[in-house]
Amino acid sequence: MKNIRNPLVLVAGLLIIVISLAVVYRHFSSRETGPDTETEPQSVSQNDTDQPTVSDPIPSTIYAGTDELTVSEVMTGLDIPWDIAFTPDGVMLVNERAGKLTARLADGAFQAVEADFSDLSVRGELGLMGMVVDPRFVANRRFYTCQGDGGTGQIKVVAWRISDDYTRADRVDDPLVGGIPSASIHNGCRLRFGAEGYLWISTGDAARGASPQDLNSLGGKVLRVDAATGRAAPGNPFSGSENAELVYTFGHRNPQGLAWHSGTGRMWAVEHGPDVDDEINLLIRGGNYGWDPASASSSYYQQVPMTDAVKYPDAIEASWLSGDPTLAVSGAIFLTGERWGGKEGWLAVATLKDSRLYLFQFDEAGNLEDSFTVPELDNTYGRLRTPMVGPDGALYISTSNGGGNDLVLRVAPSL
Ligand SMILES: [Ca+2]
Repeated sequence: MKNIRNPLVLVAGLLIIVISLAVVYRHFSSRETGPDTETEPQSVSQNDTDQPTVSDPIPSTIYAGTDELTVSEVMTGLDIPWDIAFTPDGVMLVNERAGKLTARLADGAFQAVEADFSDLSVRGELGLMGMVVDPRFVANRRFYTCQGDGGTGQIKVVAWRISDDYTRADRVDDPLVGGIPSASIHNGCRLRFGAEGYLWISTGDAARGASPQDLNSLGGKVLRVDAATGRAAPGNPFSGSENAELVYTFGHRNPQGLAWHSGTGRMWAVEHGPDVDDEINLLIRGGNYGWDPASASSSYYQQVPMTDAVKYPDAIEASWLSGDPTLAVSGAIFLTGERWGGKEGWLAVATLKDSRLYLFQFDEAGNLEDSFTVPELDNTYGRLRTPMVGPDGALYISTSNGGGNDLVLRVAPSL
């Protein structure tokens, strides 16, 4: 036995050393794929629910496999770029929270887009936020923004038409959808198109305890509307008031991510928890997602579960929970395209406080199967806001550190 055992121990020891060296090499070589921005997330004043501190991730493994990622900077010098949208002709639109819009043309040149943001309300987490291009953009040149409205003190969705040369955008429906509660925190505001071309809008509770469970309030909801009119999309579950007719799901806290899975035709939402339990939710028509920060003693009481199954036995449980602490999850998108290989169909989620990109695999019923973080982006670029798949199949990701040092990164498997 001794003769056999010793060589086994020796081989095992050698294997451990080789694997360790490979891991160290991978770690440092991946860091070299993009320059360190020297950004300290802790120095950022923008909060998005939580103070930005680096925390341990949920139990997960790194992006293992043979498909290494290449990271490059495609835009620099931005200030809180909130959303990214691609037009069918390959133009990338990027907005900035303080009220700015830039087009990166198909040839790589940058074009400032003149647009009137004079009534924009910018405070705390509020400003120019979600943005999405109309599915019929070729015919109508329309795109949409979700933004703080200085006129009403609320949030509104505005429809715009952009000029053929991308130099100018004009409002064509203002508001397309208005009356969404706003505050300096918890404003939701992600816009994405889903099945049948309807526009989905995530809204935060705006620190108002009664909103998420009140179908007559547009706060703490995911709305589903006809983008041509701003009215309720056919098939929405509720009636009784104009607001209720817009609601698809309710009982949300601050969903900043919406991701449409084209294969199943289902929309997913990603939302910030309070001090624990960020959530990823598969949206079910008419579902209550269980957030209810109302109490007799306080107008906004957050010491309640993100999904209160005791109070609401029919509440829909999350497909994924961060546990303690939160990561401050923001934008999300399903990876599409063959270049992602075995990761095609996984959900990419950007995190602010945790400053990493997570990849989640869910089954069709919404059960979590696996998750990874991407080592190339682990605390390398600071807070990450929005991932978006470009026409080249690469993932484009905006950072959210402030101070005019933000980036749009391009992340692609090295082929
Ligand atoms: Ca919930």
